[in-house]
Amino acid sequence: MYHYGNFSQNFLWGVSSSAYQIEGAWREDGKGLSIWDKFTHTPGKISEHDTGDVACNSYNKMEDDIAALKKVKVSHYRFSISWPRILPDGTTKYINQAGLNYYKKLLDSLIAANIEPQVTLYHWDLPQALQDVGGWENETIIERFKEYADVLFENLGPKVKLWITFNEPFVITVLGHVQGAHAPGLNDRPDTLPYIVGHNIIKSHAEAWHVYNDKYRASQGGLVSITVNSDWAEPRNPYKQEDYEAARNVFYLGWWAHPIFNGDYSPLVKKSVLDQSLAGGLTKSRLPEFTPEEIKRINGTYDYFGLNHYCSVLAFPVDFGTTQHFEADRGVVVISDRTWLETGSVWLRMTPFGLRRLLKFIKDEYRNPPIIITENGVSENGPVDLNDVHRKYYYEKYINQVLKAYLLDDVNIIGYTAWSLLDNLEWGVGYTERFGLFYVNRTDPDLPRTPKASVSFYSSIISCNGFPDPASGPQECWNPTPTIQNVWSNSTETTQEAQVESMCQLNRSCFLLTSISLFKYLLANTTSGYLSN
Ligand code: GBH
Repeated sequence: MYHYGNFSQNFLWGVSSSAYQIEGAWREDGKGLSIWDKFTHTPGKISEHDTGDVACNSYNKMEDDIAALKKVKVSHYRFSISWPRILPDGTTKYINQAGLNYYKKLLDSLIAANIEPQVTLYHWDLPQALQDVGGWENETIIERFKEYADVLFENLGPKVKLWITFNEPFVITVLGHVQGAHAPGLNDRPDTLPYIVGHNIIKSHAEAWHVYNDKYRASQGGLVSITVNSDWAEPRNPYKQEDYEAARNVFYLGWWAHPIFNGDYSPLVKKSVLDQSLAGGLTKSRLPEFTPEEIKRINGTYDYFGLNHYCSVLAFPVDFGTTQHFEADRGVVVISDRTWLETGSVWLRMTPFGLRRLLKFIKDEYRNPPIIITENGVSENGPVDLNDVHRKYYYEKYINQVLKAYLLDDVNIIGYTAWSLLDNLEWGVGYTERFGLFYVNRTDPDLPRTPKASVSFYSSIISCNGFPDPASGPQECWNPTPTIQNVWSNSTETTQEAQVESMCQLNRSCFLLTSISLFKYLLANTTSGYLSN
């Protein structure tokens, strides 16, 4: 059911982007190379050989991006900083002033447009020079990250009130260091590497938070936190207790949030990795331990809860025998329900109900922290159609669930950020999947940004600060532009739901493939023999 009402006063309404996905200018003004520069230039890694060399050229098109932001009428803009643009070899041996100047200018332009910046320190583009000495696997990275954070707080901090240390540690760890689908593309030690990498990321986050807390908080008065990504997991079979347990053991949130919000790895994560390690004949867990001092130092290093959320999944347990692998540790496989509406990304199906449940879960699990949704959005692929009715539908339904979490479940939700401002480099799938509120015409060298229909729709939600009750008469704030004519809406009688459903029918190409993650796992392991026992 639809719920009418408003969000809190001063609610943050934003859109999000990240450096490698939009900036381009990969070798301009002294920028060093990142692991994503190397990865996209490695044949076979990215769909259509796409790279971020030019991307949306946001490095040179700042005014266009600011104009786009003004059109959406956001109160905040989330972007990330390219570490090698500031520190070309990853260390403070040389600070690239041109890189700092670019971000200073961006911050000044945002502030002049009355848009509050929210800055991510690390959205996956590690300086290649640091990868060459082990990257996140080498614990000296903690000191490097701390120094990098210090440079940013010192130079940019006077203009920034909202910081995020890491975007999605789960994705860095699992896609980058288990599956190898993301840079640095490692998949040779799926038993140990994710836990070493994860351990160093959590410590790096905590050190950056402490630098801010000790040196800058008093004078700058900002907030520093981390953004974790989580799907909402439902039991595949609601009549099976073990499916409930599987849904609680997907490792999305607790791996990261438990050490930072509650202290130490969660008992569930500890037990899962220990049991599987022992089953494999090891004498101790492959999950590293925090010392009591470390537990204390990490616990509480947050000022709000940053959440990226896109969709729900159905979970069920799978016994992987004695296999020593991250997937076997959690012992869970996730699938989608075929009745959930499809989108332009095979992993993403529309499941608005899950966001409200996830928000309530975070409230209960982490003692009611203030929450900022730092990403939420939907894609399309195939032919360009500026009438993105599926995106309007997605934002309407998801944001309405956020409103319910706020008004009905008392969740302390203080901000919402749509992903993404522009159609941009969608990592491994290149430019084929488009999450933007603005279409970027890549055949025009000028890369013009054109608003899709969802822009005025999202903008209306922002202007109304929620969903005005139609019973109280027409509202000035509610002013989405009429739907652009398109293939699904030539009948005026078609409802929005029917339009979305028919689009999904058109896209429904592979319903036999109900389990992407299981499929991938089996595929990977028939060749390497993981399932042999
Ligand atoms: C976010 O990750 C990123 O922060 C952002 O940069 C990105 O553009 C955006 O989402 C849209 O994808 O292929 O079956 O292995 C979202 C979390 C987790 C979603 C990994 C895709 C891959 C599933 N992502 N998931 S699969």
